[in-house]
Amino acid sequence: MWRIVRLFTLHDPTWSMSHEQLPTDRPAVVTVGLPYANGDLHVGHLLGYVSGDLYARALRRIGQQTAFVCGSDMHGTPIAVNAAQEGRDPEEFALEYHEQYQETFPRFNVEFDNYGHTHDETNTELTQEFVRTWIDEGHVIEKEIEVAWDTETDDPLPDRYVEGTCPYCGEKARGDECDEGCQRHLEPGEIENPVSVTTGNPAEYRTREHKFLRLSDFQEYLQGFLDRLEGTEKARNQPREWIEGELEDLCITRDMDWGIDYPDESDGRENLVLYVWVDAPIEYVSSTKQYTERVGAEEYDWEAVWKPAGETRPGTEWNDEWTDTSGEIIHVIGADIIQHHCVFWPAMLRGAGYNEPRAVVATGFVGINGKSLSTSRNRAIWAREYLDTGFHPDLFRYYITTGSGVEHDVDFSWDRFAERVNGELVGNLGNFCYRALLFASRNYGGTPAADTSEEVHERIAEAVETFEEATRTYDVRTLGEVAIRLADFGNQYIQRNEPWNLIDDEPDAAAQVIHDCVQLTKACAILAQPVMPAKAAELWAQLDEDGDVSEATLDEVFSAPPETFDEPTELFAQVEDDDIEALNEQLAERIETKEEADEKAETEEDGDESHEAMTAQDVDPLEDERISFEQFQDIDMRVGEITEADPIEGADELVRLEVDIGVETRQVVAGLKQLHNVEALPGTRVILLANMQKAELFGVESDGMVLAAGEEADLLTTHEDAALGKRVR
Ligand code: B3M
Ligand code: ZN
Repeated sequence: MWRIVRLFTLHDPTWSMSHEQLPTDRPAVVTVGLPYANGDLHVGHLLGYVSGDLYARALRRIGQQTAFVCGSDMHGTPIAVNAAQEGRDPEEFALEYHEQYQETFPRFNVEFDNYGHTHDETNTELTQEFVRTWIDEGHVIEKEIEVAWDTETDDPLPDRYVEGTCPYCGEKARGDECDEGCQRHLEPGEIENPVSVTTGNPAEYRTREHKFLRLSDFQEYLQGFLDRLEGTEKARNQPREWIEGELEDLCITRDMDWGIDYPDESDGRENLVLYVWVDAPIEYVSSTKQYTERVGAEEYDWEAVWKPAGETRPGTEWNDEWTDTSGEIIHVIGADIIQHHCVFWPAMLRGAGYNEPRAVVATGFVGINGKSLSTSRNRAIWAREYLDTGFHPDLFRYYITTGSGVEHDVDFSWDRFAERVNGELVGNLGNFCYRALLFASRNYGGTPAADTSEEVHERIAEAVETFEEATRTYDVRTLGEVAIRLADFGNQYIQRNEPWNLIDDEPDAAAQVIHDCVQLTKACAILAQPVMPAKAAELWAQLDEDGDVSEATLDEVFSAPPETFDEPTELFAQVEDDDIEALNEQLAERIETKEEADEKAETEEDGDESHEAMTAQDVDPLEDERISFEQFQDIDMRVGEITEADPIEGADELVRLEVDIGVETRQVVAGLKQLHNVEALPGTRVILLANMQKAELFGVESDGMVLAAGEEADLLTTHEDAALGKRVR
């Protein structure tokens, strides 16, 4: 089976309840993982920012004082390497992207209360203060370690300057992260077969002294922290396996000149900066602080969120009472940085005497047309490209946050986009609100006088409850959907009651129905505001409601809508087939051009000496040990044909296959969801390992293994007429 899928211990989804229910009377902060200031934004990035923005708005809606902050991640090798490739100064390079992001987010209605960057004064000072506290508290130690070195340029090769093999899972990895495999953080010196990214030479390990945060000081604390932590299941459970056994110390310094200087002046070593993952999360705090500096502590007090009440309490133990005195810290992140946020970051905070996160919400990844998004393959949809289409940003926000549950991967395709916009927004929400307001304004000049019927009142109350519960459980998808479901009810309600047939003979009954529908429309505006803030504001204006819908409280769903308003305009416009066709072509062409360019480059490289070196790194070395023919005969491989393929609910990568192997049909679970068009799999000839031990994945039994190779899970097959069930020999 391609890509063995890591299974997490599934815990009971109910939380330990150590936190007071949201909303609390303390301030909250919602953050989103900082974008590295090193490239254009695409829909994959936007999922996190839109989800965070939606969630922050929902929290405010249920009455929680909330700041929504973020900033650009300016340091580290992700910036240094990209800047160097363009021959540019890293600061100037990163600032340019920082400004671009600052300008792009609001265009998707992602409105941060503060958007800073990690290189600014606030963050530089605060980061150094954190590190000084760790030093004072005895959590920092010095160790001699082996670091990768480029012998040709005589430079150290930190993090992304070196690539090689992950010691944990064997996948290709970068110096500090196994980004294509097990997603683990890698410490300097851990990566196997290191190769310099700058020169392509095999790297050498040399001994250097570096500073470490002693994570084992926080081992017990972290156990408790994870028990208290709320958020998505993967964020709460995946880290448990990482904190079993003694925690490895975290190297917090790097041999580089781009970054924040290590603060211990007595050290005097040049070009020693803090590891990017030290100053990056501290920006969450700095950005909140900047917000307070702008609006004043009476309006929003960053210290009430981040710092414990009373004296500073650095240390490792946690007093449960603190849970009820600290602010509500909620991080929205990508699933690839769970370890940083659920292991390193809480230890960093505790070591400096700060409060701990209440929740970590890890989103899935965005795929494009059923395959994983890949900027190197040009298989991406860029933020700018979306904006250029002229489609309203709220359509994207709705699609991306409700396409799947927040922790699952979500696929973006223009076809599906058109289908969902036309069906759910134009056909459902837009249609209902337009019908209701048009009927009301034409016949009554606004909302007819009546009390909301019991049925409608109850249905609205139910939607409000769903909204509150979804906020408490970080269920972004439900928050995005709740208004649409209410509009769906509205459409049925209006259809069932036929006010157009009542208006002449039963005017009171007609007025009642229309009053109900306007009330439902108002509730839709309030409930849709987190996901579609601009569209909700439009609807609010159509209702001629006062003030800003973003400031309406949840109770207002029940208060009477204005007696007068004008005829509405349609909230959403139909997405046209021609436009979608053009966008599909544009994307396909871009991918194709890139493929052709890559193929050409590859052909040119053939025969080139460097090719040999490159492939040797890219493929696993041959096994030393030989097996006998008898051993081979133990492996029962059969020619088969996929007859059915269905995605497995809740699993990001898995599909359930039925494979016909002549003598019988086998059910097999395979990790093909992201890499293949699942619908097109039936009819595909495959090779099945038939005597593989049975396994159960996501509750589905897998009886065999389909063979595949390569990054894209290229399925092994036969090319002539070997009948189904024939053995591979
Ligand atoms: N800049 C981007 C990432 O690894 C990284 C996030 C920092 S969050 C403190 O997804
Ligand atoms: Zn790995």
